[in-house]
Amino acid sequence: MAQVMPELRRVLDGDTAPDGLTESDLLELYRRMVLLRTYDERSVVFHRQGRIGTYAIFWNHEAIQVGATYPLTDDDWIFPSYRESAIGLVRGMPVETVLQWWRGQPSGWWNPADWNVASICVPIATHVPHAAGLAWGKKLKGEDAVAMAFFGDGATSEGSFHEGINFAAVMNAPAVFVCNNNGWAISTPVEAQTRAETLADKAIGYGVPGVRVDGLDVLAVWEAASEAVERARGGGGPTFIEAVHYRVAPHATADDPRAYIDPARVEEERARECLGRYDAFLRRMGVLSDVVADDVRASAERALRAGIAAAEAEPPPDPSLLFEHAYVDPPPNLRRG
Ligand SMILES: Cc1ncc(C[n+]2csc(CCOP(=O)(O)OP(=O)(O)O)c2C)c(N)n1
Ligand SMILES: [Mg+2]
Repeated sequence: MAQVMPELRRVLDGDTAPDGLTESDLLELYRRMVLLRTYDERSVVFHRQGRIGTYAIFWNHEAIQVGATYPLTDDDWIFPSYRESAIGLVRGMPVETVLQWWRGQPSGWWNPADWNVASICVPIATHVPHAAGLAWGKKLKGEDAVAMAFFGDGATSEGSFHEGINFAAVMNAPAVFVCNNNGWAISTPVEAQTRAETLADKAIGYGVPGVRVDGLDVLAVWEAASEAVERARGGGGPTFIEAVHYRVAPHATADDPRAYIDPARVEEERARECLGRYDAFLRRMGVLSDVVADDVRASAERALRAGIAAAEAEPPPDPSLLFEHAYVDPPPNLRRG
């Protein structure tokens, strides 16, 4: 019978990188984490300045997003939720494309086939069956692409989660399900969400392996994802990865967590944030210096400055676009003279 190990897998506490990662891989993981961190921090500022709309903060989720996607090739598909809105950046998607999504500009809706990154999914878990279906379709076509879906702890209570993972398991589809367990679904704690001891335990019911990793350990996430991707590509079927951490920022810019979160716990968790931990590991290994770190940070900041400038240089869209694909026969109140 399938079993889930309740302990979290960790790598960063030790002094060796996993086999299969060169020094340049380790630095590339760092560069991607810094790019996402900078995107996120600048986005909160852009929101306060009224330059983007409501924004779902992903501060301290970078290790999950970067570690999980690193084993993918560009032919593999990523299915993000709103929490992974900027995940296309790891594939080279322009910063302004993602910023335009949060500005409500049509150019923010990229063509998924251009990047093999599906549209950002806001309804909870509805993209899980999409990922399962795409993975199954790739298998039927004899292509070896894998689909990776990201969703939260709260999503595992949704029917779509059940349907998607069950379908992928039954069809032996090459899918990887990455659950970002940040402990909260807005103001609902994970304890109020399920009686399962761990979210990975749910995998047992679908007959797929469930793996628990420290979600703040980019190398542990990478390791678990590499195994899952290899398994999927080799015909072994889907894997469920539960990346465990704690949400240390508001759910989104419209949320005030002081109403429901213990601020002392948040402070404690913030002190263990994932980029600082990885930075310290790389320095211990002699892979990262101040010069390289400053250069990586400066280049991410330049990318964000250029991204917001490019987004703001775009003319506002024609408001009629809102209705263009909504009705075959527009109702009389929308028809002009
Ligand atoms: C089907 C559906 N129901 C409710 C919502 C409202 N909603 C937006 S975010 C959210 C919480 C989801 O929490 P979780 O899955 O843990 O993801 P997280 O936001 O923590 O990354 C809810 C209920 C929604 N977007 N879609
Ligand atoms: Mg959550």
